[in-house]
Amino acid sequence: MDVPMRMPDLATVDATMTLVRWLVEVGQAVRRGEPLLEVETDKAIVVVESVASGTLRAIAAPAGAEVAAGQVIATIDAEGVPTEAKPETDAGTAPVVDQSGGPFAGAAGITTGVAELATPGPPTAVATTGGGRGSFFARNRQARAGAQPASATPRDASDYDPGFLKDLYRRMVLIREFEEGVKFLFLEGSMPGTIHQCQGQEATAVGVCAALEPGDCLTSTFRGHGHALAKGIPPEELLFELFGAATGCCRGKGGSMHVGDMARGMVPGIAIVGGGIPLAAGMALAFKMRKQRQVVACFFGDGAIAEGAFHEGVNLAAIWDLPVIFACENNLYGASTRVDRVMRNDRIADRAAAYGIRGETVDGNDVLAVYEAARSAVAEARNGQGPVLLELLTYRLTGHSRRDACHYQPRDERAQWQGRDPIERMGRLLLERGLAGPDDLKQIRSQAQARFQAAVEAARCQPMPAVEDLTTHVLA
Ligand SMILES: Cc1ncc(C[n+]2csc(CCOP(=O)(O)OP(=O)(O)O)c2C)c(N)n1
Ligand SMILES: [Mg+2]
Repeated sequence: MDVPMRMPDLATVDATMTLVRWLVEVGQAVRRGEPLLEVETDKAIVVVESVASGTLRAIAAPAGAEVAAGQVIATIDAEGVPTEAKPETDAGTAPVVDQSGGPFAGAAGITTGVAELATPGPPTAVATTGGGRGSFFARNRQARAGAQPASATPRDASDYDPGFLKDLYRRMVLIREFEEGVKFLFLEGSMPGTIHQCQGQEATAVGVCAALEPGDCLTSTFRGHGHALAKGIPPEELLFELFGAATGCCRGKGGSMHVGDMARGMVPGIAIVGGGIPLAAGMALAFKMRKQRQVVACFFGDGAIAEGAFHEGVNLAAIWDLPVIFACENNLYGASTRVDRVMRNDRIADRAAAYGIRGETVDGNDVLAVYEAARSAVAEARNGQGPVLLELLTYRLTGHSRRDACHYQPRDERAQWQGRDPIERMGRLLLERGLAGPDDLKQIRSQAQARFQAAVEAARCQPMPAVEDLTTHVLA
């Protein structure tokens, strides 16, 4: 079967792009997701990946040609699928490139969880920075005395319900498969708008949300698909939203950058960097004033820490002991800018000291470490002990947005983080503890894929918002 390969819409302003070179020759095998060609847009030279596995049958646009979005540039014979088996990426079979190296390796103070099976022994104790709670106010000192985070308690995988552990894995796989599916919908030209994806960062969303109660809330960013799925928004409603359909979780008015659902406790994503931080403080203030024991998890990236909103929101939450978990997903880059170019502290968690709150740096690719750190922070926040700043070290295994080829990520750095893939790590834990077999993991993955594919079929025939709805649900 011949599959047309269309040019994805990669240009920012000028709709035409120049095809730089083909990376695969006619007659050669190519796999879905493998680099197929390079194209120059008005912003950068971008690698375009193949939408199908098979043999490259024909090239319709040669190197040097101007190409437009949607134009057929090649044909792939999907029946000529290469015979050698695709390297299995399921847990247990994936090569571990590095479990301990990388930019933050060996540095003291990173919380890891039980998923680090390679290093048996008691799990690393939680490192708390920030000069301790209540350094500045005696009343806080008293209230906070003895507030030891629960994650300091050594925990083993046997301390958890096996169903819970599998569920963490299942949720992360759902996010990964959703994101990979959306990526190809975009490459095929069927996804409108722009996308910011979170492949590689699944453990931060799942670990934090697993520590929340259903009535708790979260604020998110432009990179919110994972947060939404982790908070319980069904993938169907999320996908419909990405298609702009009236049945989407924001009735088609939000799109990828603003996904959410207040009924499920997720404030629609805020695309202004740092914009969710004061909002989270405000929501937490409302909870406190109403004496509701709800907490707010506030997700933001490393790019937000130099924003005024970070200082204002965190400081306010600190002085009023508001129930907020500030969950900074430090993926090392704000777009293409490395975090150490915009910060002189070693750790984002160190900034907690400036506000007199507890800060903690956590291995954000270890879902159990994230869960434990979040569980402690949630307990403290719910008990009136104020906010905690969690720095979750993670890595984005995809472009900043759909047009980004990630040239700024050094190859070895990327490879190291690929070796710390949160899903593969959790899969290994399940296998080694005998909680799942390879077939179970494959089934979890294929179930997620099937659910996504069914959602795509449904999404294609969802109703679009009516013109009369343009001004409904508008608050200001
Ligand atoms: C106040 C503001 N400045 C700039 C931008 C443009 N912008 C969008 S995303 C982004 C980088 C954000 O990086 P980070 O906070 O680390 O989040 P990540 O993309 O890594 O998830 C920038 C600069 C914006 N949306 N808002
Ligand atoms: Mg970042």
